[in-house]
Amino acid sequence: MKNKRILTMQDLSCVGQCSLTVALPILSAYGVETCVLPTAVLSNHTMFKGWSYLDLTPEIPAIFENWKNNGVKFDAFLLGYLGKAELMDVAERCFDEFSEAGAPIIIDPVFADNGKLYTGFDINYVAAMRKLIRRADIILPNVTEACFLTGTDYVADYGEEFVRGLAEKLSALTDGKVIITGAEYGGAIGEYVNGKMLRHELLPVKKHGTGDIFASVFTASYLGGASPEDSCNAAAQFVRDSIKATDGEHFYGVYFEKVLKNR
Ligand code: PXL
Repeated sequence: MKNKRILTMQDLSCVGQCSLTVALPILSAYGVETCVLPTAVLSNHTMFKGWSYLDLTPEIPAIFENWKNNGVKFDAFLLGYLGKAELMDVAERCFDEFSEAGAPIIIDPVFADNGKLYTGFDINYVAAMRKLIRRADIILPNVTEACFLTGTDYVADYGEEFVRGLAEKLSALTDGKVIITGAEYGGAIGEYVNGKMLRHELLPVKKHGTGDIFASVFTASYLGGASPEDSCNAAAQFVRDSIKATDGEHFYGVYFEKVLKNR
């Protein structure tokens, strides 16, 4: 059987266990041929106290030109942290030029959490993402991103009705499937998918990079034929195991490698 070939477009943070250094090993370990479009090279992710940033946007036309000349196409796309609003148009061009028929586009918006935009993002980025998600087959925003995308005020003490309302508003912005991740209330965490809430054990620690791990495992499971619900369950379990495998002193990510090795 032909192997699935995915393109994942996000930054390469050299240190930090996030974005490409997570997506590449996870998708590959699940048997998906994983191609990358690095949007920028950072010394480390932006939760550290400083970082270098080399924007690779100027290189992308040459990359596309050569893919075109070599007849490269992809069976799926996974987008994560892009970092710059102008990369949304680049992403659209990429879908137009390099999709095999029916290739699913999975977009994790990755620009905010805990009620706040990540460093370096602004409302223009949100507006560009709002436009890009029209092209998605599946979107994986967290609650904060869902609030920004729908122009809803974030409240910290939300519950199921709030999340359901966000999903309904998001459905007006995309024909794709809306999955809201990391919905944390009532002592549990989970996803809103296909009209219902999945609930999982909530661990008492928050760690960086877990959203990227969730999106990678979700995508690998989904491309392997699992339903969106089962893919969420698999991804949530993987994240939970990764957090549990992590030394408490480790500040910047989780030891997902241990979980990958043992699966
Ligand atoms: O994990 C999301 C992420 C990805 N890439 C970079 C980041 C972050 C989160 O802060 O800074 C560069």
